[in-house]
Amino acid sequence: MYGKATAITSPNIALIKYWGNRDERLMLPNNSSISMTLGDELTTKTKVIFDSKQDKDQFYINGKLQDLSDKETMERFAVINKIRSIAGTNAKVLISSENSFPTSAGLASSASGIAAMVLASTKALDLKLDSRELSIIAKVGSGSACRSLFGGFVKWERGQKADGTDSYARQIAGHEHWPELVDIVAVVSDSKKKVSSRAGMRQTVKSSLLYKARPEWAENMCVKLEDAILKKDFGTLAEITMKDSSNLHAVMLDTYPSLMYLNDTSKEIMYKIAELNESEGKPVAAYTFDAGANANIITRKGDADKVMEMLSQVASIKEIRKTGIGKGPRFIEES
Ligand code: 2P0
Repeated sequence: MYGKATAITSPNIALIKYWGNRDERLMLPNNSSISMTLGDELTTKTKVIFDSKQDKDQFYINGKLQDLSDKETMERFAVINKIRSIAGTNAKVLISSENSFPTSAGLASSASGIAAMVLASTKALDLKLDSRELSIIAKVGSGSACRSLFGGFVKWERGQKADGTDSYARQIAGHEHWPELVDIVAVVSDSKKKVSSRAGMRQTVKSSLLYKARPEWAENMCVKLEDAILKKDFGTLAEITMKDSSNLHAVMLDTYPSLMYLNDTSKEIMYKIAELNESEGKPVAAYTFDAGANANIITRKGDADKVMEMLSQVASIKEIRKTGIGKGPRFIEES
């Protein structure tokens, strides 16, 4: 048996974040989340080759061979075993994944990486799965990966059922819905985070008192944000995005032992955006931070120069990347 495929995906930035599960095995979240898939300036390209003549699995990220006995890598690789079992094959796989942005620095490299792995693997094995089935497989490798299976704005539904069949990602609106939106990524740190998201959120659910209020609040915010996206109401989107980012980092700090992903540069960016919004008399930009110090700043094309100018005053930013809303995954032919 031989089959190969190459998929290109982009990371997504959550405006309402996923942080904590009600079922760890099935990866069923405590609240729904909403994200925006990023454009072609940030991509992951993953090539997958299944070959029954090979005697071992091999997995490379940015040219570096991964240790498949490492616990975290094994958790991600579970998606391959799941896909092999659906296809009824035990052919070994060679996976080579390349990111055009820093890995494991809070830029959701696992989301685009796992999404590309799932898409390329199912195509290589000629499996015909619908997007709901793909998203249920992808989230086992990395929760946020299910949102990178689509372009535009995406909601990962919390769902209600114990078997998880109603917890999947769906597109709210395609990339063409709101082309004025821009995402500016300010790379503040390119070092690997000390505590993985998976371990960190587990600890938050177990120990944070403040977290108890988060799921219901975030669920309500998802309803409001979806409506704001459909109406292209930037002010509401900006307010919800910044509040959710702060709520996430508050429950992180309230975790025991405490999780602190933001650094002084992240905080400086928050203050600068608040100043900019105040001087404009309305929100023209919104910051959001994942499990890392890097900032994503959402703004509109007409205000992007002001935001870039403001960021240029923050000396400790290492790199700035500007992107828009992405079209979502695609396949390419490779020799
Ligand atoms: C999110 N994050 O909604 C939230 C915001 C991080 C903060 O989903 O592979 O997708 O464990 O790092 O499980 C990150 O968690 O990824 C995440 P891993 P996972 O985007």
